[in-house]
Amino acid sequence: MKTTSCTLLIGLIALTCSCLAQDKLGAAPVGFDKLQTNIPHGKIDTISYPSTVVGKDRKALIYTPPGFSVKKKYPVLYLLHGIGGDEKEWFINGQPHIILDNLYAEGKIEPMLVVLPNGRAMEDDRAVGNVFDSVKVQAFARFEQDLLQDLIPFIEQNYPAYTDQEHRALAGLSMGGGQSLNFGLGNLESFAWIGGFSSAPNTKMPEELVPDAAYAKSKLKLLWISCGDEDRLITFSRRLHEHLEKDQVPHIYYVEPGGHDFKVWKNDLYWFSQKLFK
Ligand code: FER
Repeated sequence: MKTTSCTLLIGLIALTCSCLAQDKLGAAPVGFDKLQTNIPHGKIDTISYPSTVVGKDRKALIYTPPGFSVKKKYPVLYLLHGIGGDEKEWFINGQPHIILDNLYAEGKIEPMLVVLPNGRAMEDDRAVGNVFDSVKVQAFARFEQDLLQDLIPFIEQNYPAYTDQEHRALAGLSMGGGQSLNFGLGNLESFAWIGGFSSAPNTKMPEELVPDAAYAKSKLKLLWISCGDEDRLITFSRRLHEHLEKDQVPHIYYVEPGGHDFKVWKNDLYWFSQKLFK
């Protein structure tokens, strides 16, 4: 009798803890995205890499963390923009360098490089004219080759980056969320940490994304799917979540208050980054 109630109690505690782990996600604390002058800061640079896929040099931004040293080795997060953006979209609207600097100051994230590419792999990759034009939308799919064949090798040859799957993360917002799920789940030999924030209609069907649950389970360290509850694109996140649940592939499905905007995506980065490379 005593053993039974004890087991019951431990079970209850375990249940409460696993729920709390999810519940801990919420609004990031006030000030998470405010510049603090009294802490060490990372650095943002613009880089240019030769793209064999597009046939020209292409731009990206890279954030190196506070205390960055070429004598160390770092994991890399590739962080992708949305349909109306380019390599500067996250930097201008999301200020990931400030969010990450603040998290470092609190010891809450692992030191990592963050690469902000231009995910529209075409000759003129600016977000001008009709950004929904089919040629431009196709260029978001084409970026898979540019990322794998050109950008990642360039980063790994020119920065002190780890070069194995377990040290590569891929995440993005909206079109970039769809890209992250498509390219990440489609190339599990290359990425272990995958995040789709408010993923767009470019997100492939769940059956195509995760045809082999056991294989996905064996390769994934983190699969993160988040969306604002007022975002009409939530259907693409929800259908993947439901498929993963059915096939028992561990993942985080985080529905938060909000729409299709940077308030949601900054909050996502705040939580997602804390789970990486640990
Ligand atoms: C669409 C609706 C939204 C679509 C793309 C988006 C390609 C992307 C939005 C974003 O990146 O913010 O029908 O089709």
